[in-house]
Amino acid sequence: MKKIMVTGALGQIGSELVEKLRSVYGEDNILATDIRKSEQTSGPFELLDVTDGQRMHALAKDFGADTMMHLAALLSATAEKNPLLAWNLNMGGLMNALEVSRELDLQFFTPSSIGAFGPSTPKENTPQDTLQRPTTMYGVNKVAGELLCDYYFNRFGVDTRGVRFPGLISYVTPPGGGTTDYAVEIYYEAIKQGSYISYIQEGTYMDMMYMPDALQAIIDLMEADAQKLVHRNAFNITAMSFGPAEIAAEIQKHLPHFNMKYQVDPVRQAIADSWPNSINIEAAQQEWGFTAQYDLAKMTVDMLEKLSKQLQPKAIS
Ligand code: VAH
Repeated sequence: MKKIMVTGALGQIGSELVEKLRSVYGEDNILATDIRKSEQTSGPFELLDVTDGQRMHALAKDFGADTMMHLAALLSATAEKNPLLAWNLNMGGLMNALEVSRELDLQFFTPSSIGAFGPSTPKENTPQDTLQRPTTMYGVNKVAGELLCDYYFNRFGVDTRGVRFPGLISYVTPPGGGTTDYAVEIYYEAIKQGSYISYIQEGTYMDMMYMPDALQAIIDLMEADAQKLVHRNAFNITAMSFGPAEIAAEIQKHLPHFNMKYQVDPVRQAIADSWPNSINIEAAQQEWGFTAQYDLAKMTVDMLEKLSKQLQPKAIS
């Protein structure tokens, strides 16, 4: 029976992953943890600062965890604002989660990112195994994290697995501090304002994925036959690649009056420019059957439908 401990459970991925895991493995088999209190009442929840390794160990042991899904981290744009905090949290938290997994023999998942690539990485059809010289603190954290997770597999036999997530788009918990967040904000603003000012310039292509595909990928990878895994940390996965003009055009098919302008943020533009335009996902497809169900058109229909319900003024009862 899976008993899964999740860190960063109130974040963009964590909030939906916990719900998905509980629907698959049972509510009481998923321990959600985060540094702040949860508004949710249902299901096991504990406060945890992932830089506190002793408390992480105690919570995992008392819960009887057999799996650790470590999501707590600062994202790319926030990390550039406070690189030392990002190093301490992203690397300190990861080391604690790996050590607890080694001590308690837990299967281990943590996400990497396309942010693990840099300007010298091939930008088109980026290979699974290639040059990784990121120029952001977030990217340095992700490359170091990939190497640490492979080390814990090879040196200690911890069953570590990871994916390099593209930008993730969702409507449940807005992301915070990412570079790809424009692709989430644009849907909210299209419904609320009918317009959006993009901080990423036209023609800046980045890999993206709808959250349902991201959640399924985590479950599929963690349930994959270990004998079939040639790679572990971390697999390239993506569902689509687009720039601001492409997502705006897709929204306009449903909201014809929607318009978008550009006011480029040089910091996040520089981060985006250092990342690939589109990555190769053959390793994930061949080693554990990765597939994505949502393309830009299908995601846009679902995002607009869900956000229209979520953002419209609550009917006064
Ligand atoms: C970020 N959403 O923008 C994250 C992600 C590939 C992007 O890592 O920092």
